[in-house]
Amino acid sequence: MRRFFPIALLALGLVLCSACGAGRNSPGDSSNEDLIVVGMCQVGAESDWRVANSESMKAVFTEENGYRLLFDDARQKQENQITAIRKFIQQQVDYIVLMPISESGWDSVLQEAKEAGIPVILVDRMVDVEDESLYAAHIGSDFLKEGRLAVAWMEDAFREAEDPVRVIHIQGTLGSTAQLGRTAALEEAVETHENWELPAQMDGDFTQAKTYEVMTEYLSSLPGGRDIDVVYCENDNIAFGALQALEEQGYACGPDGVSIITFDATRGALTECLNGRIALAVECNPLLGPLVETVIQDMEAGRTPEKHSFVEERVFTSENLTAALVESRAY
Ligand code: GYE
Repeated sequence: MRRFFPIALLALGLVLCSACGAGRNSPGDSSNEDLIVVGMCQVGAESDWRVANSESMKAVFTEENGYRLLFDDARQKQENQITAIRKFIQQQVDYIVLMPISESGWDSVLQEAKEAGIPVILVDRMVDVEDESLYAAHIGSDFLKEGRLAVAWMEDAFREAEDPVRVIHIQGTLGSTAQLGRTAALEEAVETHENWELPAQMDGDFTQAKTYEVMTEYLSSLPGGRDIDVVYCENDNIAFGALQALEEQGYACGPDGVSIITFDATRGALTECLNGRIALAVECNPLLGPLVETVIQDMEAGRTPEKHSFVEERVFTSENLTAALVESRAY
């Protein structure tokens, strides 16, 4: 009999614990009661940018800072992100942070989060939903603006060109906000510049391996090599794959050869930009953890956060880069 009470209490505790969630009101885990529970749905680890973005989140949402982070890596599949959101709803997390892989297909699952009373914060990319109240806030980059910065550089670099300017375009994950914005900027520029041509548009899925494959296949299909003026790469890892394929097939990349344009401007790309193999790197800042925390703290204090916040970004060429700047780059 003497052992009955502790065992019964333990069993009762387990029942209570399984019925409750991971959120702060959980009676099951007194040591973690005050932690804010954040369920995070990350796209994957497809690029250097993405890895830096995940690290930024993990550095902010620590127990020392008052958080319990439940981190899910969707391995670049939207269905995995949807499953993760449903799990976080079941666990009754306090906030869901979602980096949506693509813009469409979110209405129902975000409605489920809303009905469960869990605010959703969108990071990096956007969702295309009818009802804006399905998310509390969005923090990311203005991808159309980034694309237009690249176009402005091209206008300057090819101002005097009388011959056609031939641009090979390698896109990121189709349907993602980053792809849609960067692509729109290039396509609208090709429409308005009579001598700009777009002989090829390929899907590089934001990865070096996929880009190397599609670019090698494309270059091998060209009869005896062709003039390429620009390769517009929608992120750094695409640029690395394109560089590898181009150089293997005998194309020179740099001031006297093909101009590579890239987005993100991580340290690896800035290094190539400093040494001239990449002509232009448009910055896209992945260090969004502190901004997400500000949104959560605003909501904790009962304030309504800004619906959309965009980070400031700049462009790099070998002219404004220094070795010290590249060295000090945090990502
Ligand atoms: O440019 C790319 C990544 O959505 C801004 O996704 C992000 C993009 C970034 O994989 O490297």
